[in-house]
Amino acid sequence: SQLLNGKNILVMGVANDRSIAWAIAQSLAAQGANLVFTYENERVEERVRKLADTIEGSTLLPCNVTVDAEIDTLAAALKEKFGVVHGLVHSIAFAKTEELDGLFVDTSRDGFALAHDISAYSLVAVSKRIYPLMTEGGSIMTMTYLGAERAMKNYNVMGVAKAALEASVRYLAADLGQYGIRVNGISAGPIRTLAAKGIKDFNSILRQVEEKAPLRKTTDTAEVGDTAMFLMSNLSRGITGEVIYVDGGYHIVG
Ligand code: 0WD
Repeated sequence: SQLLNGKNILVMGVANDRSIAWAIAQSLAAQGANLVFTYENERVEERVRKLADTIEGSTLLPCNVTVDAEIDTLAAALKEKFGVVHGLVHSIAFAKTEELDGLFVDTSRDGFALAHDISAYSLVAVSKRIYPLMTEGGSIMTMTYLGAERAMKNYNVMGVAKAALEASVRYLAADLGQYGIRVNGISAGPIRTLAAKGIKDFNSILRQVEEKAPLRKTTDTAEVGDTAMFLMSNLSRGITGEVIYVDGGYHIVG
């Protein structure tokens, strides 16, 4: 038997086949979930469509999370097509590359606002419109990083945005628990993706993890995918407002 049979799960943040959201989708599909993918804009539409087409029965819808009207349209389309939503995977972040290099103290007002809008507020904006569709209870999850808690070189404003994201997970969990909706985060170790390209000296970050993490290896996206599957499933029914580390144990020693 499969753990996610009959569950409608929205997956936001697939950019290409290296995206963490794509690995999450694989783990969810393997357990029988019915997936809906969103893509940011026409620039990535074809790439995401090719991927979505490989998962039978999946649906593809546009949604740029900086635009409220696009999230409204998404929620209306989900209501019309499925009626009920059971899960939301939020795997979206953005900061200008010039903010991910040098000193945090040099962060611009615009750069700070943009990073927080896309990387933290978007979880709130989407949850606000999707939770009313979670009429059978639900599970919401997002992706975070250790830079939320520690001042890590070059992560800068993204670390501050991730701190806001993790706090948002707790406030959303407190709000939505009464409806049987759980909200959690996965704090992943560094993984080479499109988003990671923006971070300076990423190779040396990976090397440090290989040397110091208890498991002596870097995190792979399938490990994150399987933990996300657990969070979407009934197996995690007692867990909410939590950040789970999928980092080979790096955060306990690093
Ligand atoms: O080491 C890593 N890669 C880690 C990533 C370690 C720990 C956490 N994370 C987080 C990221 O911060 C992010 O929240 O995981 C999440 C997914 O990131 P990813 O899979 O590493 O990167 P990527 O494949 O680039 O997916 C992020 C996507 C965007 O890709 P691009 O590169 O085109 O910006 O977020 C999406 C977009 O698909 N995105 C948006 N979606 C809708 N509306 C928007 C937007 N405005 N902006 C970015």
